[in-house]
Amino acid sequence: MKNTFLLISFFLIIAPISSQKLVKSPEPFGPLPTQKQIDWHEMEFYAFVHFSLNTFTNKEWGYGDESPELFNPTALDTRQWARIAKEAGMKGIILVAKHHDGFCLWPSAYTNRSVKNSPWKNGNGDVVKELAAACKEYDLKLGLYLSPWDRNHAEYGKPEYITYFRNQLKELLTNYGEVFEMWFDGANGGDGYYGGANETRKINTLQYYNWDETYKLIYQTAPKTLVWGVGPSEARWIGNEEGRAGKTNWSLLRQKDELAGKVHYSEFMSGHEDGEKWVPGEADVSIRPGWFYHAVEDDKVRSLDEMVDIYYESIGRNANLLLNLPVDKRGLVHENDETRLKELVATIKEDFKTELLASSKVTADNNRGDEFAAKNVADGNKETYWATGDNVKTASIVFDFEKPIAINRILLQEYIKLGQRIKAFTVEAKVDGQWKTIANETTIGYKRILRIDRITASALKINITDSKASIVISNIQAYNAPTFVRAPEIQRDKNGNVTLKSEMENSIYYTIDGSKPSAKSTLYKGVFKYNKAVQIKAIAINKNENSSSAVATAKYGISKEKWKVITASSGDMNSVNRIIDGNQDTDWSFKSDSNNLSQEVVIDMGAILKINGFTYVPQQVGNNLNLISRYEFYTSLDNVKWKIQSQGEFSNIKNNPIEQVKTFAETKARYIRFVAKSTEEKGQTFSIGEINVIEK
Ligand code: FUL
Repeated sequence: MKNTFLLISFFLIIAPISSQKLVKSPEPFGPLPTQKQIDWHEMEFYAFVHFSLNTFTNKEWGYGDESPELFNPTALDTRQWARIAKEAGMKGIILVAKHHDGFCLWPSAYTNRSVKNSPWKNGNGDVVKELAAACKEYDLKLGLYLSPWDRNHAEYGKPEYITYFRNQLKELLTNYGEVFEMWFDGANGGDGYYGGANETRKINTLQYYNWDETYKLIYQTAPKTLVWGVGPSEARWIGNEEGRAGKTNWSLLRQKDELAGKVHYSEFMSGHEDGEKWVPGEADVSIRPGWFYHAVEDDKVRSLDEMVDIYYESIGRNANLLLNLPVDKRGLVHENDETRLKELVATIKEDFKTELLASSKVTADNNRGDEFAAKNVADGNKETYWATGDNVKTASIVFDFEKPIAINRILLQEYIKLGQRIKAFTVEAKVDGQWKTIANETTIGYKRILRIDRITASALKINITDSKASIVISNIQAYNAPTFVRAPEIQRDKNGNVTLKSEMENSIYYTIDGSKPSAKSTLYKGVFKYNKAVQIKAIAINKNENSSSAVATAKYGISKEKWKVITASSGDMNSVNRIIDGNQDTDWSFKSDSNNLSQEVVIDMGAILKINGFTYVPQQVGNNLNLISRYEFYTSLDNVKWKIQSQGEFSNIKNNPIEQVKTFAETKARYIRFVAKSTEEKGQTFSIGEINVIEK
């Protein structure tokens, strides 16, 4: 009897425990992240700061001949940058220590082209040092950008420049404490000052820098630094400067192919399912159109809608988000940018306020033992996970609720220490006793967040429908975010007809006097005509939800009703009006002939206007955008005597093909002439989406 009792006790108590212990953890699968990369994934969100001579010359790319004496911030305060980043929940700041024009924000021992020859602090300042101290104070990590391209350096293109570049790398990695990320931008080679040579220099980025050697040097000096960008990097560009990752996003890359020049950057958005190395994506984007501060962009800070989308399409798609906050001439992050960042953070906080799965009953149709049970995904511990048996590549996990609850966000995380495995999954919700598929998705990775239409369900089911190996998930959460009412879209055509658009059930209210719209403002009832200069502000209100959108603002000069394209050196004259139709999505192109590389259009604005700038919007859709890289812009009162107002390059247009804004001293003009001098792409076709003038 006693023996039997002991025997039963053994099976009841000891056996389950020992059998539990006997179940092995899943074997790692495929390329794995290093601890450095895991720590990096967990940072998720950090700031980028572009601040240099360009801030003072109003450029995006300096040519390399600008005087260091122009660098003269009046109230530089790196603690302000750090405070803003910290309050936004960011984990670090990456500073552009040297941009393409070669000016150094630290007093490098290897050049005179630095803060030491600027009036700021009488040449005794060091922005990198001040930021390192501010980061320390605010418990943020410091990252640095050192441009491999240097349009100032006389020896750029020769071996001597590589020694210079590496010396500067050593300075940055030894004198300022730990650097969490070293950023090597891909833009490299082209025309520049180059010590007075004023010429074009092209290099082979993959060979010139001998990246293997350069990386060795970095790792010897700073083993904790993660290297981003060109070379055998540990994190990759996401392939656009819009801050958006692919829905499918592998943290893997065929880096050998990439280093052999066989990978097009558009593949970076999704990585490579069969990549041989863990090279996760980092989505970089500026909170404004440009990377550097330009006063003309003070009212062009990205909208809250756009920022929220960026958050979900970067962090929510297995990428880190590197958000640029350009620092202005004072040396501060501008108030408008800070406000927008705060709005973004407040929205995201609200979205993820109350987690809904922790209190549910969690079951799965497979697990490899109790230690790897389904409930681990909802225990708030990132080191525990649900794992299926070896080779079990499809399985379902179900969350049962006591009573139906409303859900519109689902967050999932794989336990990436063991690799990125999941290739496809679906989500089902139980509504009135019936399962209903509400999402059909691909990869998960470190983090995937789904925004779905709100659904009231008594249970939720995640089906992993395809995986490279057994399933290993550490976290699944659900939320019911407040309804986000999107701001209305404002459009005005050539003739001044204004259209406001919003989602169906919303009412739109607007103002035309610059005041903030509310439910008491004019109700939009359909297209209206307003052809004078105007600032239109509009909101959408969702009556059912009793919630309102952010304010959409659009600023217009006098309408282009009287505008006419009078000549174009080539191209189809029948469709040329697309460049002045108020719609940047309709484009037109013209082409160089062998005799004349430059091409031009002349526009009659129909009346004399006071203008102080123009903008060029290139073609927006397609693979080959036929971007114009160099231009000239003239004005005339009579179409006979012309005066050149602006000329130069559309810097960075290739990576960021947005509206290019050029300003000049105010002038009266009736006619404008836009000359395309060269293109970014092969071939000699130039595209124009829209030409605008900036009126005083
Ligand atoms: C680009 C650069 O050319 C831009 O100026 C900016 O620094 C951006 C982050 O990367 O490729």
